[in-house]
Amino acid sequence: MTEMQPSAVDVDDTSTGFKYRVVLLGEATVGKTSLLRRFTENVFNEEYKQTIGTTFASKDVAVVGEDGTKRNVRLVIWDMGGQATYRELRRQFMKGASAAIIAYDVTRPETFMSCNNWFEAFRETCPDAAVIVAANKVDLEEERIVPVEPGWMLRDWFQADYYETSAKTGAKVADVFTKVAEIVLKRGLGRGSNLAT
Ligand SMILES: Nc1nc2c(ncn2[C@@H]2O[C@H](COP(=O)(O)OP(=O)(O)O)[C@@H](O)[C@H]2O)c(=O)[nH]1
Ligand SMILES: [Mg+2]
Repeated sequence: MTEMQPSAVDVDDTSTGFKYRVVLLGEATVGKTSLLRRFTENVFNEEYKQTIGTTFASKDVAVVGEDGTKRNVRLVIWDMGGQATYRELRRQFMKGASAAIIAYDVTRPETFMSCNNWFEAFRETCPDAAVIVAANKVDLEEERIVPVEPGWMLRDWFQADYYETSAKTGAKVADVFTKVAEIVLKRGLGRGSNLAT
């Protein structure tokens, strides 16, 4: 199995910041890989390529802390492929995460319906971690079936933040990840490790 400990990833010992493990959750083809690539590489691909195995990408986000100081937060964002259906692999994947982004596709109600399963599984493994809901593919206005209200319902239910995103246009994508960085830093979610260590 893939080594999935965050400590195994590139560590930049010249930075004075913190790094956090963030996991992307949600059904197949909702746009998890696309959100990650839009954020870290600013690219989008119409063509669907199934994510094989587990991958990650990292990116630094500058966040102004409560005390007014600017901090560099490194998000190490993990993207899981189809093997997410295996309970134990899913648990391994989520373990140690400071935050989850739970994504669904606004053109496919069934992907909205399954968000609760992802949430429950995540809460079981990471009871204190932050949750952000991403209602993705909002650029597909004509095909949109899940309106904003059910999204707000999830937000309230999960005590999460909610964003309407498009990996295609890039709408609100950076906002999602910036929010993640702000929350983990603010809450001092104990799982961050100093980049210098
Ligand atoms: N129109 C549109 N298509 C998207 C968006 N995000 C992803 N897609 C497309 O949806 C398909 C699945 O995306 P992918 O990121 O591989 O989904 P994943 O299985 O959740 O990782 C691909 O064909 C993408 O091009 C979006 O915001 N808008
Ligand atoms: Mg994928």
